[in-house]
Amino acid sequence: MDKPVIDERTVLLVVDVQNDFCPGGSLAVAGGDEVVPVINALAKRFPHVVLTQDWHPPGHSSFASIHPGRKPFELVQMPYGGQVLWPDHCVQGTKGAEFHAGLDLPHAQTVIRKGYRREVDSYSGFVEADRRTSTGLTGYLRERGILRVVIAGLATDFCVNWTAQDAARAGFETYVVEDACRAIDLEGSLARAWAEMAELDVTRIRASDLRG
Ligand code: VGL
Ligand code: ZN
Repeated sequence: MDKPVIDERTVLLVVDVQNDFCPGGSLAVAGGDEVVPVINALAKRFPHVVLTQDWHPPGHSSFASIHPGRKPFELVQMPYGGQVLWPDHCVQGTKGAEFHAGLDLPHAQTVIRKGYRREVDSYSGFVEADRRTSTGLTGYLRERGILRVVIAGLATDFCVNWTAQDAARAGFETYVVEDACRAIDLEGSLARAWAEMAELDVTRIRASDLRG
């Protein structure tokens, strides 16, 4: 099914629309703030809206600043595999970790915070980077009878990508709204992300493709 129906069994999952990923933030995504009006308009049509929030403790292991001699955007090996190092971002309780002030989602039902364990990152809203620790989101959505997950937010090639792959693996019909996302695009990561998502039957759509 290419054009998803918005109904009682569909959720809009808004990924990491936080100040640090928007212009002026510490890990700014080009045009990151442009998704805000698109998501606000989209969300009005969804009975169910859930948000994720990147939520790191100070000195998180994904921060280049705690790795002597390393710089942001370099790759290091963690016990769970490769990890891109980032500038400090989305530190718990800081302005940068807050949702963009223009986000207008009063009916959002849950916020899933992720990346709060110092030693493990979590791009995905479903499963942390160790690929075992669940955030609880699968159970939450299943128990509420959700079948379809429509994803928007930041960044297309990292948190949106991993979240979409895990939604599909969990058995949800999964869509990514490309015009409601923006990418970091590190060395081809955006093209790779779309290919990985397609491999798992994640459908790439535009906001205008949604019905209902
Ligand atoms: C993200 C890098 C680090 C994201 C989060 O939201 O895409 N990217 N933490
Ligand atoms: Zn992060």
